[in-house]
Amino acid sequence: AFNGTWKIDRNENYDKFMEQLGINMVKRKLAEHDHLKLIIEQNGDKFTIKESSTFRTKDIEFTLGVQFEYSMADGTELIGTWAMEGETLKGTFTRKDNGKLLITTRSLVGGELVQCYSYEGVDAKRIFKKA
Ligand code: MYR
Repeated sequence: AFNGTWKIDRNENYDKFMEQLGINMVKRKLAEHDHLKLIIEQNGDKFTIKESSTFRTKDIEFTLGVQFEYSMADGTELIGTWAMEGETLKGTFTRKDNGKLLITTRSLVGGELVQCYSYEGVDAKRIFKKA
């Protein structure tokens, strides 16, 4: 159900969230308009994601429940896992530099892909439309 090509449509509180992560204003302004596109392919427990934005293109592979590493567009490294909770994908990641938790979820709401983020008490959303 997550399969397909998803293009960013809008953000909610994303600037505050990035500020909490310690990302500077110039990068935050650029990241608000990063034209993020995710091509998601799920085969059973295995996911392949092709991420592309104004910052970079990146191929990501993970298996549900299996730990992997991911570096954010600003270079911050995370380690963690994705798991399925009902119809929602829940990601539990830890920042390698400070050990703090970043929680993210992906769910389908009214035909849109909604990705929620939470870090140190600040929540944000990025909402994608199917291309
Ligand atoms: C994936 O499934 O796409 C890979 C794992 C994603 C982990 C959570 C990503 C958090 C990104 C925060 C962006 C901060 C702004 C640079």
